[in-house]
Amino acid sequence: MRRTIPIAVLIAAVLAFAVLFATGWASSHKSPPTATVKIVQLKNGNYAFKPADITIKPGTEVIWNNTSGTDHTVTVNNHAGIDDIPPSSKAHLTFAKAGTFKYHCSFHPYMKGKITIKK
Ligand SMILES: [Cu+2]
Repeated sequence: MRRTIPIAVLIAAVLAFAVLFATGWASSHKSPPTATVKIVQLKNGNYAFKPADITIKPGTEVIWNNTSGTDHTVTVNNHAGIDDIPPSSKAHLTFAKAGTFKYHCSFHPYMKGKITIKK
């Protein structure tokens, strides 16, 4: 008979966790919103950020997905950037505050992008 008490406690604990998840405890631990910018090679051989101009909310993680066959950077004015995104890889930055950031690729200065962060 003594073993029934710990089992009951265990079941209660499992049910308590199930209730916490069902009531949204888990949703407060979800990952931040994301936005993806592809790095592509155009038909003329040039490279580009696509889309080049995005608008996001503060706290959004922007993911650059380099689908091209060469390295690129995300060099941002007045903000930390990304020194190298090798081919077939991704890199990300989170923009916490409202504002506008223009960026370019230091290997291909004609590659330009803009991120607008507003609430
Ligand atoms: Cu580039």
